[in-house]
Amino acid sequence: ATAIQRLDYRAPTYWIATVDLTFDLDPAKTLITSKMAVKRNSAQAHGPLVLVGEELTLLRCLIDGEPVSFRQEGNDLVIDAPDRDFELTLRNTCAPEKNTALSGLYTSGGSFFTQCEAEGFRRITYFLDRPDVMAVYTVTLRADAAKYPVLLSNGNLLEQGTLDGGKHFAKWHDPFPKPSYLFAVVAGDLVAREQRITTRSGKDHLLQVYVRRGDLDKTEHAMNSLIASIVWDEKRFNLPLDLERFMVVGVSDFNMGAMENKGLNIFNTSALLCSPATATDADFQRVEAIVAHEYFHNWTGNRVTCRDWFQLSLKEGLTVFRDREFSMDMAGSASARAVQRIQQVRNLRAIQFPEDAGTMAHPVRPDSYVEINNFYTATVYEKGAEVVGLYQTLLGRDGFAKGMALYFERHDGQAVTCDDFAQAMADANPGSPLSSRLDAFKRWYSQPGTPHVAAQGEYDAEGHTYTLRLSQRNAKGPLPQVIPVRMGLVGPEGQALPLQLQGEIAARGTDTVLILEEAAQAFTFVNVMVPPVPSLLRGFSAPVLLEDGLSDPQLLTLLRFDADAFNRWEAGQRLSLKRLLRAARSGQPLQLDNAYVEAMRAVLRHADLDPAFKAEALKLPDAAYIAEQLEVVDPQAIHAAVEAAWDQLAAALRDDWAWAFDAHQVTGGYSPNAVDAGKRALANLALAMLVRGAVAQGDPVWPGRAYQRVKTASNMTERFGALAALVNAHAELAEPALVHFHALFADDALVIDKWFMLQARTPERGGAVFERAKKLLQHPDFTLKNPNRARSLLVQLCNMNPGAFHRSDAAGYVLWAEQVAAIDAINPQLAGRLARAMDRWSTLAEPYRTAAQEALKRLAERSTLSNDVREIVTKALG
Ligand code: B3K
Ligand code: ZN
Repeated sequence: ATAIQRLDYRAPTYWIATVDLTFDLDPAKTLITSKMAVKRNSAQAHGPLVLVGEELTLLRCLIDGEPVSFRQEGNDLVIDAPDRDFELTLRNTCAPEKNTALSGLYTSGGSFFTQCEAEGFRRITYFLDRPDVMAVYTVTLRADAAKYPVLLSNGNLLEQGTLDGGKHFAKWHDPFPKPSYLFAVVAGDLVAREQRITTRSGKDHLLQVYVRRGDLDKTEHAMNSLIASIVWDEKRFNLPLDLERFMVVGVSDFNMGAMENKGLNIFNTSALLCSPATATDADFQRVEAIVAHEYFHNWTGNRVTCRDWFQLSLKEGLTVFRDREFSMDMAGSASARAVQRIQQVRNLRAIQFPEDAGTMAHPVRPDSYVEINNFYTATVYEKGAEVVGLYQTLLGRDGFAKGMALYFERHDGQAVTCDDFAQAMADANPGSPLSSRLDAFKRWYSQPGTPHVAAQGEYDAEGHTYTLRLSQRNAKGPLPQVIPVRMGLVGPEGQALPLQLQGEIAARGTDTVLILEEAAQAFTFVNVMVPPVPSLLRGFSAPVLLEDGLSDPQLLTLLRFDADAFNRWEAGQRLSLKRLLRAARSGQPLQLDNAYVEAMRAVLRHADLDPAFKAEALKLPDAAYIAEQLEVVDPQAIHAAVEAAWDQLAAALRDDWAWAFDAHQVTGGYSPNAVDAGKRALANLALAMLVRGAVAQGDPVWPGRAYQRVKTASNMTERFGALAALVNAHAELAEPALVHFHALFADDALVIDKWFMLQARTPERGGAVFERAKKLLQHPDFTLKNPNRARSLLVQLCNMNPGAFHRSDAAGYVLWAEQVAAIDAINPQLAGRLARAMDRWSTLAEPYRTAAQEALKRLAERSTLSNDVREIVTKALG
């Protein structure tokens, strides 16, 4: 397969204005009839009409009702088309029940579902399957009435009725022109939670959440999240719901979280269903965020879509930014917002930073791809969202909102590019810090790599000045980027110092944004009466790696006093990181010092900090982020350092953990609100520490209490927290607790996924975790065919558990190669995800490095790999 290049984009030779589809749904062989109004694009030279189709059987091809000459070349259907507008009629079949790739039309649990983004529509019928071809769809579904009582497609229901032979039909019309990737069909035995709402503009809408019978009681949170999203988007961005009916559907077999099909969002049940008994606080949070994300796509993605797939971040980065803003507003307090930001950054550092430094590194707007499904990445999504956040930092909230308004005014109904978005932001804000440096700013879209920012401060006690020198470099991009550095200066007693830059007539307050845009720049502050500690990159104002060389005492000052909660957390992380890196580099056992331990105790016992913040501040940095700081990575050395740090924190703060556990019990009914969830997060961390400490001491009390909690907890957050405490500490009671938990939830696939996930992600001890995970591959509940289940075990083990995966006997890599190949034969997109476990192999220490390379080579030698896996292993091997 050859790579597609961004610069090769050409508008199509033909457009499709309307398409009328009829489905005769049958799991073995579905018949599809398509009638299209095809229009010549007069801007292009006349030539044949080339449609694309995959795994289809073509039965008929007519132009204006007459047979026409055509040929099939690979996946292309090449039709000798006239140099005018015409009607094209096609008839073809596909085989939904054989479609294990879960792209196109497939069956799951006896119902039909579609997934068309990015290129699934071509697995339904021949089409101009590209996002710049936007058509108006009318869809008729015909199926057995008893087996498939519910028949859904995009838009509004025009008519429905019965047919002969026990069949029925439904006809849908979507008035909004859309690209084929937003097309959807659902047919099956489903039930819906319904809610009628009237929006601010006075319009009535019907909201529906469709799930399998028996799951209705798990849809309340999704419905509430949908309503909250609708209200929020109207209020914050003036973007109303534009359809009378908005439907959301859950499916158990799904390749990702959810899909924003126009008016008919389809969700992985893991991103939709929750109840207090079966879902954790984190699950509730995730459902809220994903429901919002898909809903927000209705404007950012659907009303304004992407011209080509290189522009994917245009919709994804922007929509992640929007769902983050929504989640922060929903969380409420300033502290809860900071906790959200902390979690975003933790995730960015653990996943996107390694991606940006590894063999799959690509710009937010990639320049080429072999398989587009490989580019639904943390870079396109999370770094893309960070880049959108940069606009808001540079323009302010109001300036950003103006830019959004202009973007929709200009581009509603169009398929556009990242440049169009940037231009709207700049044009809506003339004279802003963005408009004067737009070209340089856009390097965020074109250069891969995480910029490293170095900072150095110099205090002049006599002149009362403080000079801050900032410099940037990016190993993967030669040009300096526009980096907004939000900052403040903190005095030795914790005072927030006024910030007056040399040459400015007044102080900017105690918090400001400096713009670093050259390779090196100096900023001098005047009237600085005491030696300050710089608090840089507040709120993580840009996705960079900051090296400010702060000493422990300086970091301790920030941890105690910084007015910016994010940087308070960051100071604690930096103190931990320094110690972990020292141990990982030297290979010497880690020994935590008193100053560090006391600082952590002070956080835990602090009178004013919120429990959710404390839980985040006390967690150690992720192994993946630690690894990114090292030139040569010994995963076992990192693992040993992290485990030793946890052991010592468990022992040294034992009484404090016991206090924290008791003091943060939530009484009364379960609610996923941020305050209660924060208490449960801290209590769960405390319990994990107490069980860990007790297991080390051979003390049965805390493991016993945790075991009791697994049996009697009234919500999943506490039950799973207790189970995790036992399993992660390798307690003897872990085994019976796992058995008990499995028996309790044997019928609930999403909970059983958690059960697998926990065991695959347990911190390794002596190889036992790997062995257990390997055994779980044979468990009767395990299957590679269900993506959630396969991910729960294999992605957790290979991509998320470096201590268990990287073994000196290479058994982890052998298992990885086998499983990637096995999944690839079933579902290439899923295999592609697992294949990414080796992204950073070349930085590994020996013997891991050579063994990893060999596993990659063995996999690459296979002749049957999909484009998805082939692209990833080829790039890995360089
Ligand atoms: N747009 C979809 C992702 C489709 C992935 C296709 N491989 C979900 C989302 O970002 O909302
Ligand atoms: Zn999205």
